[in-house]
Amino acid sequence: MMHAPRTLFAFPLILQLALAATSYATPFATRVVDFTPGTNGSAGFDDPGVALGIPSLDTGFGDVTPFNAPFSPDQIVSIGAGGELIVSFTEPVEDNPLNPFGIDLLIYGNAFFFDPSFAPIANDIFAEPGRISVSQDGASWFDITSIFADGLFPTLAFVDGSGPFSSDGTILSDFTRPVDPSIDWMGKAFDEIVQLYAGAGGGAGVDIAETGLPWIQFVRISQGIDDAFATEIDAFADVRPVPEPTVLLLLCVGLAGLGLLRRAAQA
Ligand SMILES: [Ca+2]
Ligand SMILES: [Ca+2]
Ligand SMILES: [Ca+2]
Repeated sequence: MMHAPRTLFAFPLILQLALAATSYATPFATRVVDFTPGTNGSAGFDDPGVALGIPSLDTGFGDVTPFNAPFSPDQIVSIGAGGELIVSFTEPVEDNPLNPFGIDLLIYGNAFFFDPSFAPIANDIFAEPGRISVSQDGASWFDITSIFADGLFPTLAFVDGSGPFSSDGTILSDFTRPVDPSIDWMGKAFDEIVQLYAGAGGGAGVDIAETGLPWIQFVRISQGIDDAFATEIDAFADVRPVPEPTVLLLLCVGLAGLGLLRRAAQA
């Protein structure tokens, strides 16, 4: 018992290390700043609040997978010609060099892989490209030119679902982790797609570095006035950096130290 105070003393540093690696506000967009539906959005899909929070998990006909996209008005909002949706995050979305593949922001839509023969094999993608812009203050906007919303990559809600239209997924994908943009999805079956996603949940991966901004807090999805299709948006997520090996090592050393101190205290 005499050593107990040392054990307690050891807590703050270890807790700080653990918290440094895990404490964040919600990674998903938290506020609708503006919404203009546009002229040819899907009728009834006009509640911008459904773009906040976590991506959709279930379509009512099975778990959300790259072959089974969300399509309910309480899950996705539609942006038609001349329309726009602006949301903001509680905390800045940083251009962090530790973010996987350089991707800092994920935008989830309702694009999906399809296959006329319904094998299903990812032989094509149904995409409705939405223009992406980002901003620090909601006033000055910077266009993302390298990628569009509501295309690659379709959402995968669970990492352990048994099939493209099954309802048995139990382990959520990591919606703050991007899919490797270099994966070759064409011609792949569901199981292969799940493997290629490697635990990520899909989404359009935005590297804000192309804007020159170190961080952003507002995202705008918009359609040109002449666009003949509508973009659907399900959710937005801030990518979480992968800790450097040295940080992980420090955490392990700290936790091992805690174990030794506990043993010493019990001795
Ligand atoms: Ca980046
Ligand atoms: Ca769509
Ligand atoms: Ca949603």
